[in-house]
Amino acid sequence: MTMKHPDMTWWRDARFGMFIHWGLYSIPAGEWRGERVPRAAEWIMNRAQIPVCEYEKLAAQFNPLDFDADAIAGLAKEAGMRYLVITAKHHDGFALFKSNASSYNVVDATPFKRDIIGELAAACDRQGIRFGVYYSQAQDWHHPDAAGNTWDWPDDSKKDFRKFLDELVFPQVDELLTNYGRMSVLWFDTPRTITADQSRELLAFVRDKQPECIVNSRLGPGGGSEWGDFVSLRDNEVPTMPLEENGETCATLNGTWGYSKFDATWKTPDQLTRLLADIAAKNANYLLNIGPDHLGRVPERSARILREVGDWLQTNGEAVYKTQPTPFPLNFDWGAVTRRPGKLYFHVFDQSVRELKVVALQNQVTRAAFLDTPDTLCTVRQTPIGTDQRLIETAIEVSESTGTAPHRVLALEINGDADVAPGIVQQPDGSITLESLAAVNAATGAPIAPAIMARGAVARSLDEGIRLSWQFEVLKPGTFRISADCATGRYTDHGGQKVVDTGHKVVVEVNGQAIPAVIREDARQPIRGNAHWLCITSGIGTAHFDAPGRTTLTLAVNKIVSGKGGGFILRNIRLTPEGCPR
Ligand code: FHN
Repeated sequence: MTMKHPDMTWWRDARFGMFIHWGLYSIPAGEWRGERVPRAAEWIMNRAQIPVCEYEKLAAQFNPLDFDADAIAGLAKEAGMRYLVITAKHHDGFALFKSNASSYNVVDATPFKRDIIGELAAACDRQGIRFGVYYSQAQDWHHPDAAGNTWDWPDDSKKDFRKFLDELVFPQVDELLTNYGRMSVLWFDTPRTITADQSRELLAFVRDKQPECIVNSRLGPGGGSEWGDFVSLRDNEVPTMPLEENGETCATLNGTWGYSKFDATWKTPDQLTRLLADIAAKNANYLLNIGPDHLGRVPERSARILREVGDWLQTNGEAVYKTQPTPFPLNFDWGAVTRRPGKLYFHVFDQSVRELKVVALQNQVTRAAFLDTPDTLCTVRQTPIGTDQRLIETAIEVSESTGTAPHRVLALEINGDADVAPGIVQQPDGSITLESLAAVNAATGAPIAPAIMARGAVARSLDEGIRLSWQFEVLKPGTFRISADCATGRYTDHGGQKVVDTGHKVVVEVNGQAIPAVIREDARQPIRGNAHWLCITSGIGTAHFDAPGRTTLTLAVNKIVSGKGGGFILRNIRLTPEGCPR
């Protein structure tokens, strides 16, 4: 355990930041010697196994005369982003700043000779954007003692990682924290060979130099929440439930971080605002990437898309910035929920919905209107259902409001802070959703140990032999189809295959019945708005409840198949009343 930052307020409130991957790899832009090199463009040196002596030559060609730090900081501002993190040094080892520790840097090794980090830090300062840097602290394909380059230096046993730390990492981190004024974020990545002690030492070094600087969790081994000040989720990963600790989803706008001339798989502004809302609803920030090209130009499409997100935020920003995560213990098919004191924000992604219904909200709703039509009030009914007085159904008619935007935000004014009665309850549409992160260990009753969480977050990456259980309230009895939603464990890029592991063996026990099942792919759909990850749905069986009341469902995981998809990542178990479409 390392000491946490005492005050994360600005970072938590910001919710939206700009990531920039830029370096020598923007010159080949996904192609080497006439061959397209698949997957992320900043990995070209590794994927094409380009020797250092060859790759280094790119520095002599790096002359991004169109780079305009103010324009980039201005774009971040227009997009509604509140902070910016740029690759000061990525895995290729090339520094975008003047460094005395290595001449392999933009000032000493290129005709450009300008300090990109310095210009951008100053521009961000001018425009009120918090500035931070990415630094690859373990993987460096340019240094013989670092992790990663097995084509120039295949014998790992000869590598002296400590030498790399002393010769390059500590001096360069020192330079970054000394020469550019206030550094708001230090974003480490791929910890690989760094040890726990070395990570602690690096953190202490940062704390000593700039105590205010916020550090991400990929600093140390495993990259989990025990490191740094916030959890870096997996790339493009959206948590299924609110995280207890501060989190951040870093994400691509298309399918690559560094600029690729082949990749036009841009997410749409609508997908992005939905992702932003969904991520904020889970207590995380969204760090969204741009990849400038070899001249320093931000691809025109990505700039346009970001400006549209900024336009949306002009009207709807109060439902994103400074918000707290959803108080509800499930994901709604129609959208996502964020909140502030005295306010609840229903982000409605499905505009065909005429009435929104939630259960167990204890607060009285005093006003409901969409942020884009604030004077048109929506009718709200709050009625008790079932015998438990806390089971109030809140229904809001949204058909009175006639906006057309694909992502609208319904703001509810409530008395006090949002208070939702704890526990899982059958929803007004009859369904019951058991989110994996809401499960307890069936043997101990304790919440699931973080050890089996997928990289400290998101859905559970399950261990063999574990039994999870959920208690829930059935209001309208009947026969239910049971299904499981599972995530693909693998990031896929535009050229890649979507990989899903199936064949895991489970037993579901419910109502005195044991249902053995094999996880299979009955249906697949992208995870809401996120083309990089897929969700598969597997049928499990059926269960019948004769009467309303509290009941328990247990899932025993008997066999995990671990192929290329990353094992078994359970998102949720669903019970759907027979006859209802899923
Ligand atoms: O390998 C890197 C990748 O190039 C990119 O920088 C991402 C951003 O989160 N981090 C690593 C993979 O997780």
